[in-house]
Amino acid sequence: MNKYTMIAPKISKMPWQDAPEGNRNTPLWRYSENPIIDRNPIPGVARIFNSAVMPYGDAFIGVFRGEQTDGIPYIYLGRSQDGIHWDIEHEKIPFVDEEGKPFMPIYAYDPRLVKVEDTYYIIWCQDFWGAAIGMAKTTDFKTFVRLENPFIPFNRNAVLFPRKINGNFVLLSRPSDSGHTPFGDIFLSESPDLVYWGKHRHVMSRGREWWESLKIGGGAAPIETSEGWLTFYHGVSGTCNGYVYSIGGAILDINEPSKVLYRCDSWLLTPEKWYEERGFVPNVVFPCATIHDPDTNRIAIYYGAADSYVGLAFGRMDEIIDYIKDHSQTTFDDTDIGRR
Ligand code: BMA
Repeated sequence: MNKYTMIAPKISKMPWQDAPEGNRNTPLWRYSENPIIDRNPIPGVARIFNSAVMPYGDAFIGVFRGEQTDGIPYIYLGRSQDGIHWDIEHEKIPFVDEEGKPFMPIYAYDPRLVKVEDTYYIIWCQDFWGAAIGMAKTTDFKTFVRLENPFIPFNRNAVLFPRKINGNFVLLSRPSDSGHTPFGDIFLSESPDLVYWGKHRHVMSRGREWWESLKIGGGAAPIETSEGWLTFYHGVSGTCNGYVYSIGGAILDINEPSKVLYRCDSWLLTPEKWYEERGFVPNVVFPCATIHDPDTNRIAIYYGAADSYVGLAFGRMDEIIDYIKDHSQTTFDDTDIGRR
């Protein structure tokens, strides 16, 4: 019997592996065959990481951050039968404008992929005279039409909620600056049409426990549950030897998601394995997507590891929610509506 309810489409072939024996200290565990995408996965691309996947038909589809051999990131499409082994297309996603003319970003990274109603949206970071959020839509994964950039620079780590709330699209984002930002909090904005954005609200700030004291940013699209929106995000600690990126968890109010109901004071996953601690940027676990099944309440989290690989972690929703509740510490800044 599931303790809590997940509201999401059923998954016929949920990627899954049972938890290993022994103390894990958190409700998540890693896939034993990680990383699921190794270096040099396709010609001209040295590393794939920070990527988002979702169910599509009776299989899976994804948008992948591919770091080309000249160091410039782009987004590539990939498909999988089992959610674990991925065929990545060798050409970049060919974005077009509303007239169908090629309209490629100068660079594109950290894509998220979210279905709202009958349309799939890709949201990423790109240049707009500074780091900013790019967005495109597709219904068939053949034609990818770019939308107006939702915000002026500087902003990153944007992700849509998987349904409209009170009639509007809702987007989490993290305003900051253009570089390797040493600060940043999560905000939320609404739009009736994905063109005009407003009703901006503060969701939560960095600076609580040490593991997330430098900056935080949205990760996977929030999961609708009976307890609220279950949200996996990244939190960053500044050490004497550089940044450390961990995965955190929070639960947001279902109708007013700028209100944080529960926020876990401990990380859910932090770099521990060789593919997380060693790579192009060491000590990074960076969540961008989940696949989650409402029948079994199983959740698979896809995360970038050390800016070099894709990793997969598993957890049971009930255990994750209980862990977040048991370790929850919120401040007024978290729980209020976020308007000043
Ligand atoms: C952030 C983003 C991520 C990256 C992380 C660690 O600023 O650029 O893409 O994974 O840094 O390098």
